Amino acid sequence: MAVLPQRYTVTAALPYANGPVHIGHLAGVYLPADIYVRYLRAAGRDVKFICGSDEHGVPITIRAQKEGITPQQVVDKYHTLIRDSFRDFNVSFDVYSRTSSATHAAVSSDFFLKLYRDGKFIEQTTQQYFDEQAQQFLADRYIVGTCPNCGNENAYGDQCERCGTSLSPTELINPRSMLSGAQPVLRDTKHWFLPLNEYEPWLREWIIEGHKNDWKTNVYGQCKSWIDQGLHPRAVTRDLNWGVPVPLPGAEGKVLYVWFDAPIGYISATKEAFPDEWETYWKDAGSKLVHFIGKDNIVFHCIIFPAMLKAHGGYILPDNVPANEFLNLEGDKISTSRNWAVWLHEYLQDFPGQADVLRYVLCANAPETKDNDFTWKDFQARNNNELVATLGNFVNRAVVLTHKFFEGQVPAAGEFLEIDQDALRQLAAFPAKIGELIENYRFRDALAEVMNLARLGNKYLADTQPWHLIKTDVARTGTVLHVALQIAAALVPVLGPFLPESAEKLGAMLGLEAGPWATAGRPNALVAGHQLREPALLFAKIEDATVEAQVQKLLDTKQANLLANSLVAEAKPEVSFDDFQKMDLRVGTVVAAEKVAKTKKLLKLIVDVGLEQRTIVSGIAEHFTPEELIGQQVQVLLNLLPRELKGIQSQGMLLMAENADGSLALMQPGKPVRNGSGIN
Ligand code: B3M
Ligand code: ZN
Repeated sequence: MAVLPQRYTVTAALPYANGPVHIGHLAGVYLPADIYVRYLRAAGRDVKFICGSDEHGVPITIRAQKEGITPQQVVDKYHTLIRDSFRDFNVSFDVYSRTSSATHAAVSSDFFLKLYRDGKFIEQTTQQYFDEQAQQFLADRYIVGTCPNCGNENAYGDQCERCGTSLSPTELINPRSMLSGAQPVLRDTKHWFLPLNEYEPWLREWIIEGHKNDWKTNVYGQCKSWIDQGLHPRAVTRDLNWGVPVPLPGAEGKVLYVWFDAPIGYISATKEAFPDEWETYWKDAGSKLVHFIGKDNIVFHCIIFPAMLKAHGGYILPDNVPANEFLNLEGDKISTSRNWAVWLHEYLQDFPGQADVLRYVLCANAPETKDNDFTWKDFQARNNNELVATLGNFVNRAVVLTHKFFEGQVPAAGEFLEIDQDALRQLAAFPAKIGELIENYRFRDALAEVMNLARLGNKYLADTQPWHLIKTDVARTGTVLHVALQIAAALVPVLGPFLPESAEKLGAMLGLEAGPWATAGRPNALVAGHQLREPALLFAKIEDATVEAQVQKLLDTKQANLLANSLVAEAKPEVSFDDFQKMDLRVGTVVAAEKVAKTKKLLKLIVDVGLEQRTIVSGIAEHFTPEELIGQQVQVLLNLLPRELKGIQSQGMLLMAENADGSLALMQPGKPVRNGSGIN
């Protein structure tokens, strides 16, 4: 058996404090990390679980500009929101800090200075765009211009979002500053670079040779392809007024690059929370460092940060980086800017007290080896068929029957038959199996085993039928419920890492503490005579209407995005005022409306236009019912040449506004006006 590490340092990616967190964050990073840590704690290991908000970098300043507030206000707002979401989902960090803290400024400056003094950096002067009006250098994201590849006039300095090409700012045609709109000029600027190329032989040996078999294939593959493409010096400083200042004379207006300071944030958060012990967790060879991240962060955690740690010296390196793929939402990539997400804080408003249901669904469907899709239908099905019908149902039957037949006291076991011994044997094997899967970062499979334990319970009850047995053999019924309750008891510790609230609820119902992992699955967790508490339902069925409302919310988002992004039709050629004056535009009121027989699109309307009542045939039947039109004021073009439609003379035309999605809106006066009023 392998020697256990003396202690564990577990980190979860520091989320940017530029927006709330959503199901993709939880499924990809924070939930697996929390399951891992909760398991380690239950197994009696020494572990620190470290996280905090990433509060520097351009993502924050862009958000500030968008919301019209300062970067500090942005990070204060989102740090609080994110921290509370994690708390509400029971993500059990030992510390949740932030990179705007004073400790972090000190730790990251010291780290930089050590590398600087040890001659680990190279200095390079390059040309960078400068906004003369705003008097500052421009980050790539702050420059827009025409994409040389597809002609998109709003491509960013680092990427064209229309054609996906990655760009450098000097490739943009007609670059403009997003700060002032001015045309930026190139200026010399000095920066410090970490020469990653010098670490290539070491990285090859450490990752390509050393972690071939224990890192996930997606992680290993990305690292290998990066290294194989050749590593280059990376700038670790930026010209920006938001971040940790570069601690060197003559470096005014320069800050540490966010991807330099953020991973050091793991260290500073540990130091801040555990000022006396932090070094053992980062420097002692007996400590096992594990980084939980999403796949877009792999190179930073597997190549750049380890190279920084190596350059610094004295630090341990990550033992594993179990990065996940992405979670999509209803078939579409989750996106903060498009508001295509299920936000954690909103979920809890709509599903109060049901954090565990989302934890369950996200783990059961976690994007461990490939991108996965979250759908509300699947959410409902997993809740109703698995949590309610399998897990909840088993526990409920065992507890309710014990109350019904034995006054809620664990009955004494008589002689165990083969079926009982078999159930107890199987039961005893679960905790070790589940623990091993968790230690190998296979959280989906581990959770599936937890459910198999509940299935074992259901099958045992179905095979033994205590509800019939009670009529003929009370003692045997007691033995059966005794065994069933041991299965229920075994669920408490193994559910703990995945569904902590439900595990606690179940434990309370059974009058049982979760206890250490090593004792989980023992056949006598509940002794004869032990009093159970009142049965309570662990999970509730989710109705169709509830998930339909969530789907509708997403459809509304799609609609809003479509409208916001649709192209506006090009301008028509000019007309003279005289031409305009020829049109007799009036306000009228629809007094009658009906569908034109045998057509799909046509409505026959009678419109009071002041002078008279006009018959107008309009192709709007797919957009409006006759009832909703009657009584509405509308705009009418009165002097359009009459024409016959399906045998009806149409004497005019209703004016409509057409939305990007083809839906129509009536053009109505802002307040009621007399029919026949002219429009000009
Ligand atoms: N804030 C990127 C992200 O949220 C970044 C992670 C930092 S971990 C040191 O995807
Ligand atoms: Zn393009």
